[in-house]
Amino acid sequence: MNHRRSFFRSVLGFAAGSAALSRVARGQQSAAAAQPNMGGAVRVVTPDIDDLPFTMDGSVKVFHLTAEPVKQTVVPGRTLDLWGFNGSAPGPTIQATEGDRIRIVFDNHLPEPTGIHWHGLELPIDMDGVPGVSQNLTMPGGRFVYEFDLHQNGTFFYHSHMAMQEMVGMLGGFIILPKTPYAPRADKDFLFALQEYAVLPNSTIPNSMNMEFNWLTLNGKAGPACTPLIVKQGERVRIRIVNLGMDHHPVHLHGFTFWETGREGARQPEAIWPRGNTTLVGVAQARDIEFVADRMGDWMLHCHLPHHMMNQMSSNVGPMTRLGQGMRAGASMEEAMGMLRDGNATAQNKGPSLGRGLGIGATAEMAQANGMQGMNMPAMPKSADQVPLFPQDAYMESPMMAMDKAVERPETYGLPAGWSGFIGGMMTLVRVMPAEQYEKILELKAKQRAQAGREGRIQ
Ligand SMILES: [Cu+2]
Repeated sequence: MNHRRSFFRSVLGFAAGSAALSRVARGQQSAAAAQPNMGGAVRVVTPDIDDLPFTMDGSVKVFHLTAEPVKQTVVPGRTLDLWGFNGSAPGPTIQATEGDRIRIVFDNHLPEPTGIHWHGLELPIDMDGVPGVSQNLTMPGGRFVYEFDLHQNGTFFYHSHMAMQEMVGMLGGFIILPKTPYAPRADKDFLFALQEYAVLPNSTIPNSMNMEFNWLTLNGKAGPACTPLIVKQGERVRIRIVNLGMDHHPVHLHGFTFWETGREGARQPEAIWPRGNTTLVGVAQARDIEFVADRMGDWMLHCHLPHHMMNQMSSNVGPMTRLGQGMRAGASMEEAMGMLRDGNATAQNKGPSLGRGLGIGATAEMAQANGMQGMNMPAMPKSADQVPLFPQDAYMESPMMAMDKAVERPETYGLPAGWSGFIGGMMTLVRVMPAEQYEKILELKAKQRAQAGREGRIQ
């Protein structure tokens, strides 16, 4: 799968790289000029996720989509075993234009049957991708060819129509650009897919039955590993957000009052665009927001649920959080899920209680500080464990927990030292900058691509 992904990346990377370089050379601002077949609209960028490439068969755009187990690195050092498409979860973004006929050759490389649903598309019933109802299951090793016309435009997505498969990553963006660009035109157009996983300590596999989540991702990355959005001062920015998880996410933008211009299924008439700074992206929904980035700064864009701004949350209980011990072999699923039937959650023989308040036993959780035991912080008082709730943000989010170097890339150029210690979960930055800094970052990106090309490794 990695081989295939790097092949796609090299094809795409080369094309995108040379287009970007020539745009810079010509001083052009619009990506549309370098992207044929996109109806003149600015191509949508999905930070940290590739586009799905296509070839033409006559007038049909042909995509190849493969469901498969993937290794998704959510932050440096934490790689989850998920199910996704073509090497990532979420899968690569499909982009096409209103009026296109598309063919998606779908291969199932998962160990269980599946079927792919095109969420929100108006298409013939036998293309709707509901196994057992509108089509046969696509078995492991099997293939199904979807083909249909696109007469809508807007923000859509594709996903497995098997509920538990959705919960381990099987989602991807599906953008249908309008024949005529929306007015007013956007200079930048971004897409984020919201996903959530419950991964118990010492595991890399999400527990799809859990109801509380400790990895919250934007395009498969948790903050601070999400690539910031780079915007030139004065540009009009569109951000599209899709959600396929168990929770609704109130997504908040700092510094700007946006218009909500679209939702799943369609762009909305301008007369009813609500203004605001927070939009609730419900499960199975999409929201498009637009604003004019007229104020410089590194502005936060994030889900505002407090636990969704954190990484790897779990209660500090049970043997798994203590060095040298782990979950005992043969422990029951209930214990693994933190649903205790007897005793208390901090007893030595219990697994971690990931779900605070989950199950009857959780009420017996012992009063204690939330400190990470064994962590030696220079400034931490010796009596930390005796102070109720200490430390909450004091040490979980701080420059001491920063990983600036590990998440460094051209788009983080110029951020203040320690910035990464204050960003987790579904959090990223919209960086509105003067033209010189913007050009500098493009230059760094071109250098990075050239370096990767020389080393036979494409970013
Ligand atoms: Cu959230």
